[in-house]
Amino acid sequence: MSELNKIALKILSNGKGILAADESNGTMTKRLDSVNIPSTSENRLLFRETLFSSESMKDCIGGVILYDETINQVSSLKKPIPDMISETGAVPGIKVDTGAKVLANSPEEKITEGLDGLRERLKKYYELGARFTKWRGVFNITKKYPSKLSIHSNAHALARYSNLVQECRMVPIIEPEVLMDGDHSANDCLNKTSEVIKRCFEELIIHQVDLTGIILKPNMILAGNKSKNKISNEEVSSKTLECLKNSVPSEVPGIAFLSGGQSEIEATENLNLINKNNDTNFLITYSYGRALQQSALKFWSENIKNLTGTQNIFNHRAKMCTLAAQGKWSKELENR
Ligand code: 5MM
Repeated sequence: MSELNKIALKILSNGKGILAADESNGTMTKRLDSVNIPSTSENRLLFRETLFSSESMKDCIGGVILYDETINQVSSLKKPIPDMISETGAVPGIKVDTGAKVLANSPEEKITEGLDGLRERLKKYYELGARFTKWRGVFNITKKYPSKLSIHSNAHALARYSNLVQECRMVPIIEPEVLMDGDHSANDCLNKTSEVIKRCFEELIIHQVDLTGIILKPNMILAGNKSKNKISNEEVSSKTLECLKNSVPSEVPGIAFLSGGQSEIEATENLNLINKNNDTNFLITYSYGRALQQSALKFWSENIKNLTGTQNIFNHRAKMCTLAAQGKWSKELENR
């Protein structure tokens, strides 16, 4: 087993999942504004440090994706944040893209940037303790989009990123996110997501990326959030598994879904059914941002001094997601 494959399995095995705490300062400011908390560097650290010192880190969280600001911060007990995460048994990771920018010649679409100077940044993150990384490409579904141009250029960037990351002995998370915004059907989502993922793997193979040392972070297959034809959780599970089976090579060790704007319960219930019905060899788990943090953030904003209460809420969510990653979640356990 290669060193990279071992890292991927450590992050994803035994129902463990990933805490995506890599909101850039812009996104974190939106999240904090929505609960009326000033977005200072101290507040961003306090909320995140509260999660990273929660009891569920040990049993549920296999990896934490950090943002550049956080990986360079020191906790209130004067411990570097990556060390604090490693001590719980979780692997520290880092978002290394520099964001999605307007795609030249298709201005309604985005291309993710960050390749310039990446090799040097990766070395610095490795020294700080990171052992995996994340890069997110975003795609919109409309009648015209995603265009071939956006699919090809984002897949190419994801493959170049992956090679640089593996060269630096870290596991790349490949996140092609087909957004749920719009009135498209679940079948449109299935077709477009399959096309995007297939194209990503074509590029990864051309670039000779070691597929046993990556993690794929895709969206689940859902109808658009403005669609009148929503599908059942069972259908989400079967269409999502169909997508993985038709587009992901079998060497890939695991899939960690993003929540993409689903509620905490929806994201948990869908993950649970996907695992119950999992007839693939992939480990299937979560890499959630909002679906792990939303309730904890709301509680914290209303009870700013109650860090234990905030941790209790996060612990419950992490435990429910970890049960779902093993197909063992139920409504009764959720409400107990
Ligand atoms: C945590 O949110 C990340 C957003 O980063 P930006 O600030 O650069 O937009 C995002 O990439 C996240 O890791 C995934 O989308 C998963 O988060 P959700 O909330 O969709 O589970």
